[in-house]
Amino acid sequence: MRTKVVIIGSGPSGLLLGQLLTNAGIDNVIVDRVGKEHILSRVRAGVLEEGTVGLVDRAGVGERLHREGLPHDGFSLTFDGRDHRIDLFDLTGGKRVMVYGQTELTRDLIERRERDGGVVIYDAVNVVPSGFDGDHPHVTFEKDGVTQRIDCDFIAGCDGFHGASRKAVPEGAIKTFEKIYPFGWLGILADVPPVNHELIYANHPRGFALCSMRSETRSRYYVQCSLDDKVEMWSDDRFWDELRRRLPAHHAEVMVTGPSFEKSIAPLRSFVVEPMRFGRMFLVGDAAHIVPPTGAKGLNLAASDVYYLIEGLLEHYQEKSDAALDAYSARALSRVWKAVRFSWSMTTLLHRFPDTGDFGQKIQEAELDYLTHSRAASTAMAENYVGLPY
Ligand code: FAS
Ligand code: PHB
Repeated sequence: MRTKVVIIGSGPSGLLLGQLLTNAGIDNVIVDRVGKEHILSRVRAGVLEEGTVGLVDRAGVGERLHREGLPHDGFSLTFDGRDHRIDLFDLTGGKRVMVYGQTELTRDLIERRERDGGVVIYDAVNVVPSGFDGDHPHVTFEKDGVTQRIDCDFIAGCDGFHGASRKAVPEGAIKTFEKIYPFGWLGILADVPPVNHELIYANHPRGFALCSMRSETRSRYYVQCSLDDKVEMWSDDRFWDELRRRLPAHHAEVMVTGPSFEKSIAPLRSFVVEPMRFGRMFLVGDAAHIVPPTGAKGLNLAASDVYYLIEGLLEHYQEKSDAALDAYSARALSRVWKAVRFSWSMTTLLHRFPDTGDFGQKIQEAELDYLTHSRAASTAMAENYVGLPY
């Protein structure tokens, strides 16, 4: 088989890139190691920057997002029993974010690809990108016990943190930066109305909590937990009690609780590789970087990577120039590192760290008190939260 671009990974970055290539008439094939059902069973991000929404619109897949997504003009920070709204719309001169689950965005992208007759090879085993340091890149894999090979012009490694593309890069050609946080997030989904019409990021001596949503009838909640915790240690009752303890009384008292239908623990890390291009292979999204979800940047960084890469691929095929492809890694990393910094700062500000104790809590509360009473500091937070320019 031969195509122009092989995309490894059928998550949001792979599907978005594939749709933009298809719309431009550039042949592409997506290969994933799992099936569609597995991909759609994942519960992940919930907040989309305007840049991400714009790219989804450009791909022609934004109809349900605009119909069902929830535009948010602000969010709340709670600490020391108080509640402060960060007015994104006012502080950024009219920008906002869209609350729309990554699972639904992925579903929209999959359905559009299927309608267009786009090729996705699911359940591919032992996917290996090769030849990307030369002029004959190709991807091999087994499917139904048969080894297959796809020759191509370029490979897009959209295969996430645990994927094959980054691992195929020779050790000496890649530099890794990593920070592991000493806690995780326990998240649930429940069909109960959200406690607040906007997100609440809670700093509390017992630990961080986040009140988010997927719709006006479906809530997404998180509490900071120990890395030693297991999901089975957290009954719904324990979760709801702990969540309410970490919120100011006026929120805790009105919280509607109910049975969770999804419960999972995610570890938190900051991770970046440099560069993000290796000859004819480009790393995209979580394959190249991971951020703690505190700043809601993971999915949005995958989108800006796709933006920079599609610009390069269109220029290559339509204008016979490689300037934008040559600039991909530097452009993407410039925005990645700013988002990694922001996600680290939000995580450091809001979580309970075992080694800083009560002093650390007081420092966080002082910073939050300053931040919520300083237009300059709130503006800096708001500009980063809505997403810095591409
Ligand atoms: P993805 O990981 O989404 O997709 C990679 C795809 O590649 C998968 O379909 C996988 O099956 C496939 N793949 C992997 N290895 C392969 C191989 N060897 N061969 C072929 N295919 C392979 N971000 C937020 O902004 N907010 C959140 O709350 C949030 N919560 C998260 C919770 C969890 C548990 C995780 C893991 C991530 C979370 N993220 C969150 C980040 C997440 O949303 C990512 O940023 C987003 O999924 C990135 O999309 P992709 O780069 O497409 O990678
Ligand atoms: C979510 O809704 O899953 C969500 C929202 C904001 C975040 C992280 C996760 O910062």
